[in-house]
Amino acid sequence: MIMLKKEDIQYLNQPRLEQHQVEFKQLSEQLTQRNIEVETVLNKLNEFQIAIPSWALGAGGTRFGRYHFGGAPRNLFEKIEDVGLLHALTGNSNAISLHIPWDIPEDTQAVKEAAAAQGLCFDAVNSNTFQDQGGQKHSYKFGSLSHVSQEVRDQAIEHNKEVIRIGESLGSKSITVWLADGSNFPGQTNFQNALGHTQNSLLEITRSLPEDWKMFIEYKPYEPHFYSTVIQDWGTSFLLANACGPKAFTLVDLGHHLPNTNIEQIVATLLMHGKLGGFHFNDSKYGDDDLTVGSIQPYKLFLIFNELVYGMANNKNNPPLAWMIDASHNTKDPLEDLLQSIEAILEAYAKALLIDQNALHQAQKANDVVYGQELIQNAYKTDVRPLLCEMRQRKGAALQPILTFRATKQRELRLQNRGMDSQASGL
Ligand SMILES: [Mn+2]
Repeated sequence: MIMLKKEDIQYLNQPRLEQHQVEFKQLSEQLTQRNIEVETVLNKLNEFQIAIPSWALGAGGTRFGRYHFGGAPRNLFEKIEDVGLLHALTGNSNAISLHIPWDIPEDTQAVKEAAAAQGLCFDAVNSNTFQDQGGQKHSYKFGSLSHVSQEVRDQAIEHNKEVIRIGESLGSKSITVWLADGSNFPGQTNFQNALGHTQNSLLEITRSLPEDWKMFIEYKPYEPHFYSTVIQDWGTSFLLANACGPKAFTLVDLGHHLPNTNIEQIVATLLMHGKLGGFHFNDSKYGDDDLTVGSIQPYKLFLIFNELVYGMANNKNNPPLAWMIDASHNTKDPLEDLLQSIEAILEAYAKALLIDQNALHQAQKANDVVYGQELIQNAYKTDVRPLLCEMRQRKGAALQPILTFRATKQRELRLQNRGMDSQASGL
């Protein structure tokens, strides 16, 4: 097993340590003057854990092709090894989210032990009724949970139940359902029937959830279908989650919105109603681009975190959220890409934590539009990177994760062990 030693991380932190201490001291003094409790912010950043999906560790692709980078994880154990590396470098990714059937564990005990050895646990399990699997009786070509035929729906329901059983054996506590069901042409489906079937199918799945489990219902406006999607938006997901009862929640994937959608407002509404279950992070320019988090619209991400910070503090009826990166990597090393995403998420969160909520509330009450914007943007313009470095330094993670990844030759090690042509299961 490839494991990065704590001593190696410390050794590589050493030359950068003095400069970091100067920068952290400067920022701490500045924040203290602004009445911000630095230790409180550091604790919140430290606690923030982001799950890595098992399908994000290999080369991504487009419908036109895929470029392999070598050293991709060949099995679940190697995927755990890669998530373990991200966690060792950052201290902020202690969970792996499995996709069934791409990652069915053969030896549950061995898989659990491998994860525990890297300090990892199992986040939400993900079902897949958007592809046909070998030996499957009915095709999902015309839908799964929404299909016109009860037999097809039953098969899809049974798959979801199976995913829950697998998740249970690993210690997961939630299932994410993303439904690709939809239509390509007007006249192809009856919208009301499709939604009704979907609701009944989801209800049936909810009934098999263990007591302490949650179900997350993801939505997406288009793709793979281009005329209609059964669960097209947050409203439809919210409606279904309400119909399914207290264990069902809406999941927001940042890329699953039409351009310019005000996602932060969606987040606020869902939190207010106690129905926001989790988040899939990525970034995009045009659609579901699955780009590195924060690479295109970091300000938008920050505004979303502003609503999350307010919402998590003020809506105790909403349970703790599940955080996951859901991105693809077509031209970057996936592990470096994920390190950039983790950093961007924490940066946005840290900046949102710096917003003076009391002052903002006063500005809003006084209709002081200018001051409200100033408060938000002052927080956004603060360089919070010394805070992230300090948090990592304290827990023995890397001051500079990507530099450490490169200096310790992690990709080269994987190339040697796994070969140039290795491929990861997934899309
Ligand atoms: Mn997603």
